[in-house]
Amino acid sequence: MDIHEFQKIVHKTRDERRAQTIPKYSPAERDTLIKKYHPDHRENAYRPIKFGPNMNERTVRELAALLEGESPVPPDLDLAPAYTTDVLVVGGGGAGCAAALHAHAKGAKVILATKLRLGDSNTVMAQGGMQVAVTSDDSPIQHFLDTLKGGHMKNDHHLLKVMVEEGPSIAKWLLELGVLFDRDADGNLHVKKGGGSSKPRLLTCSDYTGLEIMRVLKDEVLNQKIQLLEFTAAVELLSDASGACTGAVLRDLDNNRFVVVAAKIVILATGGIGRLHIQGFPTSNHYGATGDGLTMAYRIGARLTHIDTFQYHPSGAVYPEQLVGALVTEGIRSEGGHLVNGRGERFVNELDTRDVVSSSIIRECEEGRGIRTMSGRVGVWLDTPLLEVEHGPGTVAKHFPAMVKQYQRYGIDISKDPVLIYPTLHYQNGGVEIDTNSESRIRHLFVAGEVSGGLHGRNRLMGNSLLDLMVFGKKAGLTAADRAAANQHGKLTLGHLARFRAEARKHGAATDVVSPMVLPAYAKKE
Ligand code: MEZ
Repeated sequence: MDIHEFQKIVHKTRDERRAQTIPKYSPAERDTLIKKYHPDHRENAYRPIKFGPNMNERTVRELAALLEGESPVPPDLDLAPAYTTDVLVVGGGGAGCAAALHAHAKGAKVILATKLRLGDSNTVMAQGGMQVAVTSDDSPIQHFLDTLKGGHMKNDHHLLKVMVEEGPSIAKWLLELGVLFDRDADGNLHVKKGGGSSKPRLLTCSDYTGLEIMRVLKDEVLNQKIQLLEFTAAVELLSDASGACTGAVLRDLDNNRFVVVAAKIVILATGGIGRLHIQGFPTSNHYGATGDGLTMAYRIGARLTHIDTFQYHPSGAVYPEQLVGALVTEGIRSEGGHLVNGRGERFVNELDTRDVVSSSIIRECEEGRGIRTMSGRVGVWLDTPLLEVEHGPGTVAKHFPAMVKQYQRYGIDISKDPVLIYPTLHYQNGGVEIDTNSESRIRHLFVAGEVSGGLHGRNRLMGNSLLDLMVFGKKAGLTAADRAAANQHGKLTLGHLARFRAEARKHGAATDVVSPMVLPAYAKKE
């Protein structure tokens, strides 16, 4: 049947559904649902890591292979540095830019290296907002409690305390830099409610919040004349005899040459891993999200945490085929959009946490209540026209202009027709273990943003990633500048890599996987 035929049921059942209240699941029901349907619980997708700091801990097979992978750097590489700097920031997204700006403001000489263009990152993909407790009936404590609950109580309390407390000062900094957050009729900051939150606390720029924040950060990096190395991917860290980080080997992607950078401090801000397409999932992530920082940090000896848990955002596009995996912001559910199965029924409280909502969508589809596209994909409806009914004509265009454009290109008017969605790989809940200054266990190696782990526990709340990367990008930048001022450059060696290679041989690791991946596997196909 044509997809438009299937859509009719959404229009037909709308009035009946509007009268319904869908209660949230009890804690026991949530637990059972997640264990049965969430991709984190598919045992055969996981295996133990053979060696290294997280030896015998389990993670998804795709990541385990990269962590145990072979470095592209030859043992005899000439380590004469092409650049020498106080602070090398690796990554040109929100965390990298924030780190670079704060380190620069404290007087450090900074180089920012990024494998694509400045700003190409998951930051721009965060559509629906940044959580900050700014209203009079909200507080950082409430934000802390919501996040802890959403993360199944597995969040690092120290990191979480820092994030929620720093939130208001981050919002102030971004406003001063020129971010145009939405405001209400009185000119106050407008806040929206996200899934799993007890209060409206999302600061938004329509449905392109991350893009707007990135616009301003990019401008500021350029204004401050921070030295940039674009299309230059970090592929290995450097260490001295004590094991401290002393720089990095980069690969100039235009000329296919290694570039050595001597740095007193390295800040990894390389983002997420969606382009690994774990368990075959499509992804909402940008093209460069290949987990490079995890691999480099692991090889130099940093511990990773929570690497057995990933976020599958409930609403990734399923139709049309060109949009598969693309994010359909949670903001639509925040404004009342219903999730509807093939029988025209609601089946979950749409504002429950993402792991619960995704699990329930997977349940509907696995139990035959999904809608199948002509190319064989399956999904459920997100009733976008309902927003026009609830809040008045023009609501969708006014609040979700980016989403409207995304679908308009394919002849779909989301204010008139519902969209088909299914969970998409969106975020790595874990990453490199850090302390409250964003410092890893390896001296002089800092890690900020999605590549770090622990803060979000086993499930991140909407809007907490933008705040995370701003707060810990700042912490990394400020502390790195202090450390750089107090330290000399260390010797540049590949000692850690020699040790890692010896371990890999001892454990019979495959030698045909080269990591970091740098670009998705399909980018390299003929
Ligand atoms: O924090 C996010 O992941 C986010 C804001 C996504 C969205 O649905 O818009």
